[in-house]
Amino acid sequence: ANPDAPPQTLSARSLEALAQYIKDGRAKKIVVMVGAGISTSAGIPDFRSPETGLYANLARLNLPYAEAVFDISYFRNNPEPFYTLAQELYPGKYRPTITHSFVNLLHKKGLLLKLFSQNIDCLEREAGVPADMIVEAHGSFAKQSCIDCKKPYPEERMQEAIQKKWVPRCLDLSCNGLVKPEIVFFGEQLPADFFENRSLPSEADLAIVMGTSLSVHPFASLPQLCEDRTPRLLINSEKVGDLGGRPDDVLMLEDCDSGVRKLAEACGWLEELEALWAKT
Ligand code: CNA
Repeated sequence: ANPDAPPQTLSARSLEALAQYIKDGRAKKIVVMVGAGISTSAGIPDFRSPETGLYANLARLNLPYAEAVFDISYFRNNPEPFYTLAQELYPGKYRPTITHSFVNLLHKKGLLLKLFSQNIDCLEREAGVPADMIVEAHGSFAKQSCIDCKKPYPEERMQEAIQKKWVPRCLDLSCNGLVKPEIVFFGEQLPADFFENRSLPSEADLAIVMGTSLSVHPFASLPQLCEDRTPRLLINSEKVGDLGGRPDDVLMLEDCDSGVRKLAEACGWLEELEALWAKT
């Protein structure tokens, strides 16, 4: 597609035109795709932002390369760095952002087809989005199991292990394998839920991509599955993926929370959104 061609679905390539499209009732099946950037204002660092991102701050863990902390073959021999980090990321300490509440608002209005999240912080659920509306593409801290025999491991013991920074092992002593939260590491398969839902973007009438560098595959290819004429909105500090490359793409290169407030305002939903967020 020629990005400079006039839009085919929107009346213009602007936030106002996009809000009008929503207000006209033409966006009823919205697919939202998010990453760590929607949780940074909650206090959880993302991976790749220079200086503040986790990867920039992993020197203390003595890793051969930053991604090793989430690499399954590295974890097998060196589980400690992951458990050091897990203590910082473990759910329960953080409040959802207004961006999380915005997704919940779309759901309450019956407009959300699916939320695809790469995050493992569970803040989408905590904001009120029902579990069956979320594809946790990279898993989450909600369950844990042995990496060898796959036996589930009790949550209370995992919480204790994370607090006390010890490395949990399979309760089956004949196995004694390492236990880890069911978050997807590099080198592991994505959950079946991802593959079962991955074609949904092609059915969407609007895609909203927020807070992701779109650098991890296969998640990164989801926005490309939207039909050419389907408007795609990016709210992110930087341009990512192929967003901006189609005539009906709208870019808001800014902070997620401020971008979401502007979108809600343009749709006439800002008060409702603030009230919903205040309750979380
Ligand atoms: P990433 O690669 O760190 O990219 C984050 C993106 O968001 C970058 O493009 C940033 O510029 C942008 N960004 C950061 N803060 C903001 C903000 N306030 N407003 C707008 N844009 C912002 O993270 P991805 O999610 O794309 O990478 C995929 C990894 C990161 C997944 O496997 C996650 O599991 C993993 N991760 C998750 C969490 C979490 O659960 N909160 C935290 C850190 C990493």
